[in-house]
Amino acid sequence: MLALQQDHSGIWDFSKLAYNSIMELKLYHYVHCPFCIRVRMALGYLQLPYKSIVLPYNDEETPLKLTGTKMLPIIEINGKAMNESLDIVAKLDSTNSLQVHKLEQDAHFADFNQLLNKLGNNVHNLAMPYWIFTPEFDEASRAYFQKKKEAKRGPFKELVKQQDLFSKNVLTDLTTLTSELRPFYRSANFTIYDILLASHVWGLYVVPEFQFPEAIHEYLQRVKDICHFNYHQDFWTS
Ligand SMILES: N[C@@H](CCC(=O)N[C@@H](CS)C(=O)NCC(=O)O)C(=O)O
Repeated sequence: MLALQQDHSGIWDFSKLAYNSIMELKLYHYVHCPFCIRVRMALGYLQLPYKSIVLPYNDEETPLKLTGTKMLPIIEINGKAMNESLDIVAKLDSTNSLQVHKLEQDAHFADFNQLLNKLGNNVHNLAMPYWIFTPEFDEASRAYFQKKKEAKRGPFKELVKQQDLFSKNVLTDLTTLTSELRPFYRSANFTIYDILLASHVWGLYVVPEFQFPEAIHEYLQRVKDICHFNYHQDFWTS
């Protein structure tokens, strides 16, 4: 399977571009990956045009060559590669409008991260058996992904049988979160927390049996609009 490539450059309001838009940006990512979605949302929010490269999940060579680790997202900024989603967002955000550096000092961040991990675990258990049948995967990358993930989580067939439990867990956390929306996460304004949260649950839209509570769906759509985010954009490269 070839990597999908697309230029995300034609949809922007260029009057709003920050000065660092003269950087040449190349993002290597997986469509389903929440950490990759973080960076895509940040790029959209910051209105930075970039070349998007969706790597097949079984491509070990490209990420190893770029950063020495088989882990995405990777961004190349003027030919220099870096990984770690939060470091990437901080680097891209030249005006510090998302205040990524403040996260570590925020007393609430550790608790939030714990919630995100718990939520992420249930989201992954629910969504992985479906992600592999989206156009991001072909037979070889699907088999690679499934083998790797089943080693940790058990057979996807068994995960699907426990759907009700995982959904219940996700819904419990999302219901708690609903009371934190003002209308963004604990804030009247959009912040980095919204990117962290929305990117972690976005992949659930691929699970037909799961339905977001209305308030969360509306929240996710608000984040989508602010970040010019289109989950499936890279699948249809013409
Ligand atoms: N801490 C990293 C985590 C990135 C990460 O876990 N990426 C996963 C995809 S969701 C990955 O590349 N996994 C490669 C593999 O397991 O083969 C970040 O924030 O960027």
